[in-house]
Amino acid sequence: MTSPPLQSGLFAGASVLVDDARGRIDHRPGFLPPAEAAAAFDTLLRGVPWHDECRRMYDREVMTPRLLASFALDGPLPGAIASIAGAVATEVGAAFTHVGLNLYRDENDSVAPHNDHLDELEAGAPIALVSLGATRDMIIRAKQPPRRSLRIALEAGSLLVMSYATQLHYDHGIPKQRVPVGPRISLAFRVRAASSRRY
Ligand SMILES: O=C(O)CCC(=O)C(=O)O
Repeated sequence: MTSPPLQSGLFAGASVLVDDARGRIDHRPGFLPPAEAAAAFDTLLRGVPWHDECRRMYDREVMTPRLLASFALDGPLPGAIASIAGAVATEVGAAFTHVGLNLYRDENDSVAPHNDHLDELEAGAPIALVSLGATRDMIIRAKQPPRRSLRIALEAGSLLVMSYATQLHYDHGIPKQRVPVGPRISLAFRVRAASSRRY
């Protein structure tokens, strides 16, 4: 059972990684019970229509170095996603509308440092990331001095919540790594701005 959101916006058992004028980032390992996290990982790995995408990076087209999927939360959903979405909405206290899934097949998959597109998000709404499968490190870096940099091990069942403001002031990414690692799935819950609710 998950605990209700606290008035402070910090959920029970979480550690606060960032909390200043540039935003707030909370990390809660063990948000999902291990058995639920493992079952959701197996179901989603096999059951989701994963695809890759060609994206423009500067002057060339590159394939995303990971597989993707996405769902509107008010449409048909795999049961595992519906269950996690409910727990995340209760915990964070936000009315998430969409979830983007990332599948990092092994140590060669990654997401480059970036911030979420704020024009696609409801102003002020947080972003919540749930991790399943293998542990991968996330690097979070302040864009301006003081140049703070954090490395967080995102374990299966953990929840990371980034406030809207952090997307202005920090980049986040999952680097490739040298050490072999198995697959990882992340679920990124967002409140999309009404103008960008296209799926
Ligand atoms: O896999 C993660 O935890 C990060 C995903 C991410 O940054 C994104 O979907 O924009």
